[in-house]
Amino acid sequence: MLTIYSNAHRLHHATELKDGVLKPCFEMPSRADTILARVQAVGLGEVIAPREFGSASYARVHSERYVRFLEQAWSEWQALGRQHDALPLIWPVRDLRSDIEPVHIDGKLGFYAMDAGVAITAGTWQAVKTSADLALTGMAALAQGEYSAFALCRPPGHHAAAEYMGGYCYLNNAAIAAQACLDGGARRVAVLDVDYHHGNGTQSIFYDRADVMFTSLHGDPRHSYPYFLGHRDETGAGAGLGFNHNYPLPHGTGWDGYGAALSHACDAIATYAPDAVVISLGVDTFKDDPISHFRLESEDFLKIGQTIAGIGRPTLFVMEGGYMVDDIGVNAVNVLRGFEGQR
Ligand code: SP5
Ligand code: ZN
Repeated sequence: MLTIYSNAHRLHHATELKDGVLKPCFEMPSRADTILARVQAVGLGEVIAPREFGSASYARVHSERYVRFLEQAWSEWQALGRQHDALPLIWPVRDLRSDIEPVHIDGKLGFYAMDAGVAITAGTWQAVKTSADLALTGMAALAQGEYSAFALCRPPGHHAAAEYMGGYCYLNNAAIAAQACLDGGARRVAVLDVDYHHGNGTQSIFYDRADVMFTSLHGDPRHSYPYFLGHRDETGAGAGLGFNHNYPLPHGTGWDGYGAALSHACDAIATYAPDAVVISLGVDTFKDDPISHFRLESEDFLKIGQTIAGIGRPTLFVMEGGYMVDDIGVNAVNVLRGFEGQR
């Protein structure tokens, strides 16, 4: 399987609010380095650099003003003499107005963020746009006839919606790639999100559309981040009604419960008959993940890949979460090897 990778991810290493204290993000550069090392160790296939696509491709699913904000936030922050990571400190909840974009960077950060897990640093934009380019390059490879590809994205993307960042995510790499597939002439794309956390951004972007079916398996949002989306009754709106499927699963879910839900989800995706499938590949479902609550073993990730292969469609894997760095390479690549038939 083709892997698309860039060192640019290392330009982004930030802090987040953890248990009330600012600490280095769980989402750290060694994650991608470890996955790349495993891709090379098992001889998964060729590793190529991304092409540059540019903001117009990102603005197919994000608003132009949001993309501009991401591009300029660090320089606006720095212009005030600030040197630490740019973080939001106010959010427009319910009855506060969210229709007028603030001018001040502190207002803008709150306006465009859903949480305090999305610090912006000097290198963040370069890493973020390159991450989206990895997914777009992977989708371009599919368009040129590859049956599968792995975009080794970092930072991840699935919590980012049309106009907000959150949960370590800035641009929604999987959604950008899915949209590019449609823009290239496909009629239907399925996005399957197997990260521990609900893919609220991807759901939000495609919620009222029938040309992208979104399916997510995740920790029940009553107990797990992102808390405010990902319930079973969210089934789509308007033309998109019936094209959004959530599988919230309880704490402690192991392969029995997970595998059953995944098979059900993959059967529904096969029935939808998409031209391509985009997998939001998180491996924070692992038993030893430091921030999640499922109990998958490393071998179970092979079974995830095998089950996804059963859909029988060209597939782009887009890296999302997974925070047990020691095992992230084995677990992520196990999904890819399982897909390829355990070669
Ligand atoms: C892409 C992705 O997986 N994003 C996940 C974002 C989760 N952010 C909230 C994490 C809160 C975890 N708190 C655990 C504290 C352990 N001491
Ligand atoms: Zn996650």
